[in-house]
Amino acid sequence: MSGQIVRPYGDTTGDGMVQVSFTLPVSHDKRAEGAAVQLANKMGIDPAMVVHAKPMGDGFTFFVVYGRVNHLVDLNAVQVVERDFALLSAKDVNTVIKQRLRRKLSVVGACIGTDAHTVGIDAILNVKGIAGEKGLEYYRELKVTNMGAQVSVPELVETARVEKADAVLVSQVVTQRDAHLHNTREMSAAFREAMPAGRRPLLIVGGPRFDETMTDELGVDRIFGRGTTPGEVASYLVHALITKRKAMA
Ligand code: B12
Repeated sequence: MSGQIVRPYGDTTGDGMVQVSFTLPVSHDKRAEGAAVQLANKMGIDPAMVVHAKPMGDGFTFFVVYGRVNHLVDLNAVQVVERDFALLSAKDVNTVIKQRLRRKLSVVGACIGTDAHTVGIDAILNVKGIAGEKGLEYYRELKVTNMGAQVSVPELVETARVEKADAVLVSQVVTQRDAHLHNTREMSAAFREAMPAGRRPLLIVGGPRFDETMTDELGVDRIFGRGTTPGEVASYLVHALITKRKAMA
């Protein structure tokens, strides 16, 4: 179908030009640049040109390579998680919780494992928020417990129990050796073991390098990625914990 097949745009429409960056474990010299071109060729970038190369300490070089690919993108075959809930204002979120839940909705958040990147979860939870939106602490009908960085899974489960959490929000930013996936699986398994189905809080993870389609594989209810705003999270909480549940009851 016309308009559904696209190719990358570099200098002129449809020229197939892309730019990639990577690091090779070789010192910077002509041979290293040749190695970068060889790798790019093997990735289907042909011709490929090194447009930037910078030594990264002893024995490593960072490259930016620009070149052409012949691959086409079929927009009809793209699979993404679309937002399937309405975006509500803070006022509407508070009203729905107050009228239909008739108590505050309890949210417990943390960075688990060894991850100390708290900026993302703080952006969602703290009043200061992000992108001009205030975080969940600003919502009158939400009770937020932010446990901060490097929280162990048992500590998280215990706090969720004490706070009678309706939702647990976990942040994972470090992806080295798939730490974000291992930690998330450990967390969801611990909740499944500690609490019977129906009594478990909604499990939400977020971070810049998650694949949002992996909810089932990771045992969580929802994954939020790059650029998430507090309003989206608050709207999802209302949808998943109140609107959808009442509709299904
Ligand atoms: C700031 C920073 C740090 C700070 C963190 C301070 C803090 N209190 O958070 C410090 C200096 C401590 C740090 C340390 C390290 N860092 Co660092 N850090 C960064 C940096 C520059 C920015 C991250 C950030 O704050 N982004 C801004 C926030 C707002 O964005 P975000 O996290 O994506 O969050 C948004 C969404 O993802 C989503 N979201 C995130 N979490 C959640 C959770 C929920 C529930 C929801 C709904 C949504 C959500 O919503 C947020 C708002 O939109 C990144 C590089 C980069 N430019 O991203 C590296 C980066 C993340 N760090 C990295 C590394 C390697 C480290 C160290 C290991 C370095 C070292 N060798 O010591 C240590 C690890 C420390 C540890 N134990 O975790 C790597 C990770 C690489 C990888 N593959 O995992 C990165 C990518 C840098 C790089 N290119 O190499 N780091």
